[in-house]
Amino acid sequence: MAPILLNCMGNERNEYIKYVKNPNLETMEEDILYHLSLSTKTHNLPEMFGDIKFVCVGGSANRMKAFAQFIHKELELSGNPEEITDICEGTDRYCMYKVGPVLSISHGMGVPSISIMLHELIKLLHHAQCQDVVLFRLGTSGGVGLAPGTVVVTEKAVDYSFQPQFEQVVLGKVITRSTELDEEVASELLQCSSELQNIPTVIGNTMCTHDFYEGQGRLDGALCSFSHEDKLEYLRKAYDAGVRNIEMESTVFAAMCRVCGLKAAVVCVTLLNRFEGDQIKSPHDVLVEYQQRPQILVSHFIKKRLGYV
Ligand code: R2B
Ligand code: URA
Repeated sequence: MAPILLNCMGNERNEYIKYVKNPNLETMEEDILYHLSLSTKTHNLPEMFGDIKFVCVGGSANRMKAFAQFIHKELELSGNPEEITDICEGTDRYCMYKVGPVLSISHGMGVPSISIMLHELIKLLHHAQCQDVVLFRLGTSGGVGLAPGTVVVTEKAVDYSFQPQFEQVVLGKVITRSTELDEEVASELLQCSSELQNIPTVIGNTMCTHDFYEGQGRLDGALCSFSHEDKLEYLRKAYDAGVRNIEMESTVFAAMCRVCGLKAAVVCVTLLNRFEGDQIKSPHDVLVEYQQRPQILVSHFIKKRLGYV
């Protein structure tokens, strides 16, 4: 019989959701999460991570450390937030901080980097027997017709052709996976934004590309094979398809979470309006403040879920 578990709200529930979808894992004596520098033999994963309810991922190691320190203060936990340690200090591929029920992890830039981290993170949640976990990607992006500093809560993560799908090559064949995100979490985030000041937020589609320059229609890369008019035409088509921002990880993040039965949301701030240019020209302090906006929004969500506010 399935174990009786308590969910995040303290309710009893019988079903046990298995986040991994790979029977091979059951026959392995040890699972080495190589890029996280953790293993089922050398670490007691249920003890270390069993109480995780919220996982926040983002590209930059410094930003995810800052988020961990911020949520530590917001949750008024004991100990010095300046002294939190990187659980993955045995590797410099990713960093990971645990703050109460919140895990903060960096994923680097682009689909291959985040997808390696997600495989190992989802296995970690499985080995630790975590349940009722919500994942957030907190990121930066280029805005499409939005004022810089606007936060976009992703409705659909779409590919270069504005389709809500992620294509993965497996054994030489293309597998297409849906990138639908959790509607309830997205609308709860939108509600949270209305309760906060100075976090302008919209809901819209997020386009995920495999490149920052030509792949996002930038004219300022080392290569450029199209005109200014071509760029604007593509951005207009994207806008008409509901795209409000462009970044580089959302489709694989959405697809992997969905297949594994994990609720997930993507919350990215826009650093510029791509109709107005390609270079990110805002001063450093302005960019730092923009990047705090998804953190403040998600922290409010977490505090509400935990009954703090
Ligand atoms: C947003 O910002 C990074 C590129 O500058 C990339 O990781 C992304 O998705
Ligand atoms: N990240 C992106 O991927 N694109 C931008 O334009 C800005 C940040």
